[in-house]
Formats: sequence, C-alpha cells, structure tokens
Amino acid sequence: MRSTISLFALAALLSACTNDSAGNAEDAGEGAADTAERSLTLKNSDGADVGSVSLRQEPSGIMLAVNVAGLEPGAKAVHLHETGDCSAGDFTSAGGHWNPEGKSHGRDNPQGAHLGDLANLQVGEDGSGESRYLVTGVSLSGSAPMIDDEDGTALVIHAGADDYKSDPAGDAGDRVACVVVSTAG
Ligand SMILES: [Cu+2]
Repeated sequence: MRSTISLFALAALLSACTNDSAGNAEDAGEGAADTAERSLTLKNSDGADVGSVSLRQEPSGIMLAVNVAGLEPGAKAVHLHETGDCSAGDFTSAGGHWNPEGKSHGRDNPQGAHLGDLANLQVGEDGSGESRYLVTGVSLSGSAPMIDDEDGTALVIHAGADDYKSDPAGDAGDRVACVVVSTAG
C-alpha cells in the first residue's frame, strides 16, 4: 500500500513537472483524484480476475457493491481486513479483520462486531453472485475512520460462510479472493 501511494505521488509529480508536454496529457487525466465512485478488481490466489468491488461515498458511509464470477457455489464470508495487501498467495498479508473499535467478531457476538464484518455473499451454481453493503460511519477520505487509512484495507472473500460469532474470524475457512480497497486507484 505504501508503494502504491508513493508511485501515485511520483506519477503526480512527474506529470506536474512535464505539464507542457502534450504526450503526458493522458497520464495527468488518469492521476486526477476522483473519489465519487471507484471500481476495483477482485483476484483469486492464482491472480485471475474473479469479480469486482465498487465503492461509493454515501452520506451515512460507504456503499460497496461486490460482484463475483468463477467461485465455488455456496455462502462465502466477506470481510474488510486491516491491511491493504493482497500479495501473499493465501492472502494472509491482508492481516486480521479491520477493527478500529477493538471489538470481537460477529454480529451475533455480544462483544461484536468488527467494523469489517460484512454479511455472507451467496454464490450460485453458476459461480456468480452479487451483494451490496453499506458500511456506516466510515469514509473514503477525510473524517475517521477512513477506509483507505495509512496501511490501507483489503476486501477478502473466504471459501466458507461466516457463522457471525466465532472470534476472531467467523470460522470461514481459507481466503479465496482479495482486493486492495484504495481511493488512489
Ligand atoms: Cu476475512
């Protein structure tokens, strides 16, 4: 995540330095910050594209629209994990659940839930599924807690269903898909 930010900053700097060069007009356009809506690509552990996550700032929080294809059928746990890093093959690089309030896991846990706990996604027999989540009280940028915080956040899909109570991760099995949730694109 840090390297993503640095590269983004570097690209912005380079395009600013060469502003008079017509050849860089397109690069400058891509670098323009736009947090209105962003679509990110979900990858499986082989690096293949298995869907998308779009983010949109709403007055009460962030709307996440998750669309998947090519997954095994069944209910899958969906969580925001604490580190924006999907580089490890098993996605353990994303760390534990995003939990800035220091709670336990699961909406059915009296000490829960993590801010990153989302509802299970149903994947049909054709391997596709979609779900929308309004994560209230968070923002893409500006006021805290910010979803794209210093070390980023990742959206992770697991092989199995979240039981909504087993701490710390809902007994949801392996991590099968991951995407870094970033406002920097
Ligand atoms: Cu998870």
